[in-house]
Amino acid sequence: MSNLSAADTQSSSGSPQPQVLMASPRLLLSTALVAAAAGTGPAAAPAAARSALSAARTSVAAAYDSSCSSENTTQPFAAWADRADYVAAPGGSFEPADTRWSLLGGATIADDNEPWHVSGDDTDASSLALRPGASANSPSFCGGADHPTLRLFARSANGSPATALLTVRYTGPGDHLLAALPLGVITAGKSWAPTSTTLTLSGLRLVTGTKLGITLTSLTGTVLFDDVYVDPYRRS
Ligand SMILES: [Ca+2]
Repeated sequence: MSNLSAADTQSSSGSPQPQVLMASPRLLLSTALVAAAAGTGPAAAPAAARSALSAARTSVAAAYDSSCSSENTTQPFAAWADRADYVAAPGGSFEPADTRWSLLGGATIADDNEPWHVSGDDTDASSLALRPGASANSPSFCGGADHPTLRLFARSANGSPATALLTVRYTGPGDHLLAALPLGVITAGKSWAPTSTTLTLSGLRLVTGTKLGITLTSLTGTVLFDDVYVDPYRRS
């Protein structure tokens, strides 16, 4: 990916955070607009998706899922000077009983939880393990203007830095895929740490639909992920 810039990599407490290299919002926005309008390029929407996009454009106000407004929020990153209110992504704690994520290419569930148990459940004991080339797709969750950022925890399983690609998938009514857009590369260190905040660009609801999902794909090394959260920009 070109035109990438380094995001924040250091928490206020001094502990290193997994680095996320993010494409500039202007570049990503341009890519999404071009792909959605023309159906070309890496984020191209197939014909069926373009049809769904057209439907979303004409009925987006009615289509927005009203259940999104009643989600429970917490402040899982408060220890890292981030007091935003977040919503847990479905299945994002990667406990074995929850199978809502699709595991592909050798992705597995590992016996290793982020040590802070930010979900509030001290029995959580598992995370997502992605060896090189493996990936995992989340289910769709609330997107739109109220969910502009996401954040999660990551570490390298082998001690040396490992990298993974973070892709967002925008969906409309009926979970039709409208477009997929690479948001950046996460570089994970040997210790668990929250990633830097990543924009989902879901504020452009007319383009990006009413819900979104993410795909994590390991590029180098084996990466562990845990506790995926979306920031609805509601402040207590
Ligand atoms: Ca977990």
